[in-house]
Amino acid sequence: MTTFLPGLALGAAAFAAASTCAVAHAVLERSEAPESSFYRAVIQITHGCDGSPTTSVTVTVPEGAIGARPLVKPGWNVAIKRGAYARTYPFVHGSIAEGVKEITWAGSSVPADQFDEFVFSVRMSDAFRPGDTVRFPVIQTCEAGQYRWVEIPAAGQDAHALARPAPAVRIVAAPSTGPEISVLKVGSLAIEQPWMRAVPAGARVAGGYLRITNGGSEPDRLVGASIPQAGRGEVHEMSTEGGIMRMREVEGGIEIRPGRTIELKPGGFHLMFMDVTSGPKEGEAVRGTLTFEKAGRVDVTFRVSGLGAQGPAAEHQH
Ligand SMILES: [Cu+2]
Repeated sequence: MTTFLPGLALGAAAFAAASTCAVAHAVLERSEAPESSFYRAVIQITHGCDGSPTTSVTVTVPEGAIGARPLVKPGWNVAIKRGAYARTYPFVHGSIAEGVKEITWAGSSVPADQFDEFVFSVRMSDAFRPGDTVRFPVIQTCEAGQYRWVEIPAAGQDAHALARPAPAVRIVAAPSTGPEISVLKVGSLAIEQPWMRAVPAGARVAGGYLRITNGGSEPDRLVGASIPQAGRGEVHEMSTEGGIMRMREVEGGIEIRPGRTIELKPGGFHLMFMDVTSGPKEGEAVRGTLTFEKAGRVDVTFRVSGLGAQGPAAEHQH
């Protein structure tokens, strides 16, 4: 029996080695990125291809990772492929609909026994939520041979089970350093900081708030809004009549005159979502649509804050 043990132990060790991806040699230096933030992607190439020096590295930038820009890398040529995104994303001081889809570094060489880093900056858009994994497939080409680090695990499959996993980064909740200021520009309208309050279980209505500035020369009107979690959305106004807070739908929507800023906030103008099926919870991001008379439909993301003390729950009891 004892003579059998060494072989068994060796077998177990070999199995353990094969079942981890410690052998992966195209990895991202940082495995986490805060949501809706810039990420400095550092692809580390830690080995050549079975002893052959690495001569080029190509990374695919996935949908939702926007505004990618490679860092200058002395001695290497950078080739960039651009293309249209699947949708328009809010980006810095406006929006972005196309950008870098693929980056290739070539023209130099990494000896097989050395390692090197290939760096680019990218913004993780609101397409990604905390808990999501974003994968950047990498093709490593060597003087002899090629490794394609492009495998993506199937649902429920462990990436470690893959022979050539695509380098991955996990999206984590942004550190809470106060509300994030985000401005979405659509034509001459600037839409700032759409937010909602968390809706208690069982509640059927939810309020939505934001600020809209018209930088153009023509008036526009906010006439409607929708979120997938609600049956319908209306534009409302709160007012005090005889000491009683009332609200009503704003006929024809809210006019935003040129040069003016309209603020939708608790106690004033607000969006009202009715027939809510599943209440937005604190910390979530709710994707919705605003409808303007002229600017048309605009996709926005409402950040969901906690059940506030200002009483929007009372405000929304019809
Ligand atoms: Cu209302």
